[in-house]
Amino acid sequence: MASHWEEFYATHLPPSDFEDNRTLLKEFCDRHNKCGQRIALITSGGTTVPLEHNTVRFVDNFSAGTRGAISAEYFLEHGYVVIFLHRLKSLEPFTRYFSGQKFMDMLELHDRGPNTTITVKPDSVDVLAPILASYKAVQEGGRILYVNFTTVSDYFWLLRAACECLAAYGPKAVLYLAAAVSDFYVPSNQLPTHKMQSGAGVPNIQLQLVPKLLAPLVSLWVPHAFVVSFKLETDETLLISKARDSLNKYKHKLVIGNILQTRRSKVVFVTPDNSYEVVLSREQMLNGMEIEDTIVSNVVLSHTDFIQSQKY
Ligand code: PAZ
Repeated sequence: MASHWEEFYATHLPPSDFEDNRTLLKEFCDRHNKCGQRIALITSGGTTVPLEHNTVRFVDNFSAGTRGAISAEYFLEHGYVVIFLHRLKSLEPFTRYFSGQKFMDMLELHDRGPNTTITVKPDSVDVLAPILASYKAVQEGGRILYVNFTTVSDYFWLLRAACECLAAYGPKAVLYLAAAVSDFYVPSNQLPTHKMQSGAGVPNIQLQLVPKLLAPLVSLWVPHAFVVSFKLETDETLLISKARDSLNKYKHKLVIGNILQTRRSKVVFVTPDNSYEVVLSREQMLNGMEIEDTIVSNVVLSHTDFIQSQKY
């Protein structure tokens, strides 16, 4: 009998641009693996669950992709190349600083008829210049690959394709699974084709459990990689026990737990042997420190130890 996750792939089509993304992933992974690079696959943002095939309505997730976008910048700083598997239109590394009106407000328009020019306001140059320099260096070195998903099914297909390409890296690959993936969905064969009509009365929507991909990911797809998953809870009393259950069940290396309201300033690292908190003080936050700086530094240290341990 096929397992739950195999059945999911057998009954859900890949996204329409799947083959293009698979080619890009393969080319990116092969190119950097030849140079002996460490690589991080970062998943970021929330998946959607469509309620119709021609989707007008869907169930969404709160995540803006902040954790993933910031972490990608720190992994790049540590010399990793990065696959950034993210929700379409969620935050991205580097551009995250300029969302909304912020970018427009940095610019000045000099309207001189046919010789109109646009410049960066002098007081914004100091902000923009270092970010732009890092962005350009990463782009010119081809060190980041952006791949996007929208639905939970897109995410499943792209995650497996990325893992197939990462397997060749063995312990040099980190999987940093920060995306907020739906736990519940409506299977494709139970979706109406067209927009649900209110005239038909109250809809009866039956959600099913999404298969847990960590199981095949850790045991079959990238068995030699350093896998880090995130766990979000709203009830503090459940966090550590749920993180530990996940480690015991899937046998990966690290779970980083966080609580919805405090996730910007506090996380807990849970390993098979211990657990410890990483906390930012109010003052550190006011000084612009980002918790992802410490999270990624700690993950990189553990990854280095892991690579060393695999040599003996
Ligand atoms: O995207 P964001 O910065 O708003 O939130 C990050 C997060 C809470 C989604 C992430 O840290 C996380 O916990 N991801 C896993 C969620 C889960 O338990 O499935």
